[in-house]
Amino acid sequence: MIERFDPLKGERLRILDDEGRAAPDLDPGLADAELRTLYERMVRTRAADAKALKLQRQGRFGTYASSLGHEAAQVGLASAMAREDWFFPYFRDLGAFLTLGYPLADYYHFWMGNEAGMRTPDGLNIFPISIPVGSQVPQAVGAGIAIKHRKLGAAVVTTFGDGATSEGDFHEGLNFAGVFGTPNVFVCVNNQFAISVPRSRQSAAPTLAQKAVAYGFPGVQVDGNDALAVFAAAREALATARAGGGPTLIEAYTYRMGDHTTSDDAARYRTKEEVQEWERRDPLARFRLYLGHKKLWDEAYEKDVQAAASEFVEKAVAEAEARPQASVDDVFAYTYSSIPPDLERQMAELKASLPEGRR
Ligand SMILES: Cc1ncc(C[n+]2csc(CCOP(=O)(O)OP(=O)(O)O)c2C)c(N)n1
Ligand SMILES: [Mg+2]
Repeated sequence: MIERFDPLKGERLRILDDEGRAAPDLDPGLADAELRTLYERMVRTRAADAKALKLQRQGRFGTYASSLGHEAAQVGLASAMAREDWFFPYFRDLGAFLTLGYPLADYYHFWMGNEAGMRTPDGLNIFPISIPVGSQVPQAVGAGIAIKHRKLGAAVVTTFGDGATSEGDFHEGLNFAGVFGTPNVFVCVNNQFAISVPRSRQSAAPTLAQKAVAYGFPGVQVDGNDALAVFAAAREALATARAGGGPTLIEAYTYRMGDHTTSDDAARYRTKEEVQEWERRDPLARFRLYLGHKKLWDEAYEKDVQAAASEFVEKAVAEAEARPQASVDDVFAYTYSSIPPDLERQMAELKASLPEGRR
C-alpha cells in the first residue's frame, strides 16, 4: 500500500475523511475490539497529557512537552508494533509509551525531574527519551544493524520531529540504513514547528517523506491525525523491516496543538486562526465519528472511557509523587568511575546549599 502514495507527487495516505468515513480499499480491517482499544489509548493519552500540564503549572512537574494533537500518530504507530520490536523515542511520545505498556507513573516521575523514571522495566524494548534532537536516529540504526546481524527478525522504530530532519544525525542514520538494508522504521512527526521555526524554514523539500528517496528506500507521507492511516503504514513498514526488506521513512503530517514546552508561548509566533483550523482536524473527534458509524460509540461508552482514563491518570500521579526524590549523589554518580576533585567540590557545595533533609 505504501508504494501507492508517492511523496514526490504530493500524495498523502489518508483513510478516514473529515466525517470519519473510511476508504474501503485502504481500511486495515481491525476487529471492533481493536478499534475501541485504539480510541481508548488516544483518550488515555490526552487525559495523561492534560494532567501533566496542570501538574507543571502547580510546580509539581518540571518542564513538559505536550503531545496534544499527536495522539493518532503516537497510538497508531505503537499499536502496530510487536513485543520484540525496539523503540528509540524522542521527547514528545507519551501515547507511544503508554501503548507499549510503559507505566505512566514512571513517565511522570521522569518529567518530575527524576531520571529513575526513564529506567525501562524488564521486558519492554524501549530506550530512554533522547533530548538532543536527532541523536536517537543513528542509535536506532546501530540497533537495526545488530538485529540484522543476529537474525532476530525484529524491527526498530525511531521517532523524531520535522526539526530533526535538519540534523546531521538524521542524514547519517538514514544513509547507513539504506546502504545496509537495516530493519528500521523512521517516523518523522511533522507537527509544522521546531519550537518557533515553521516547517517552511526547515527544508525546501515539499515533503519530508521524499527525503527517503535520496537514501534509496521508500518514504510515505501519511495523515498524522488519522489513526488508521498511521497504523496501516506502520504495520506495513514494520512487516517489511522484520522480513529483511529494509527501512522505510514515514512522515506523519500533523500539528503541535500546544506550546513547544511549558517554557514556550506559541501565541508569539503563530495565529489563532491557524490553530483553530487544526482543531477542526482533531484526531480523537474524527475517530469518534468513525466508531459512531460502526455503532461502536455512544455517550454511555464515552463516559466510561473518560472515567477509566481519569482513574488511570490519578493513580499514576499518586504513585509518582509517593516515590523518593532524586538523591544529590545521583547527579554526579554515573560519569566517572571515581569522582574527580573538582566535581567532588561541586557536590559538597551543592549539598551545603540544600536543606538538611535533602543532602
Ligand atoms: C541537538 C539539539 N539542538 C537543539 C536543541 C533544542 N531543541 C529542543 S526541541 C527543539 C525543536 C525540535 O523540533 P522538532 O524536531 O520538530 O520536534 P517537536 O518539538 O516539534 O516535536 C530544539 C531546537 C536540542 N534539544 N538538541
Ligand atoms: Mg516539530
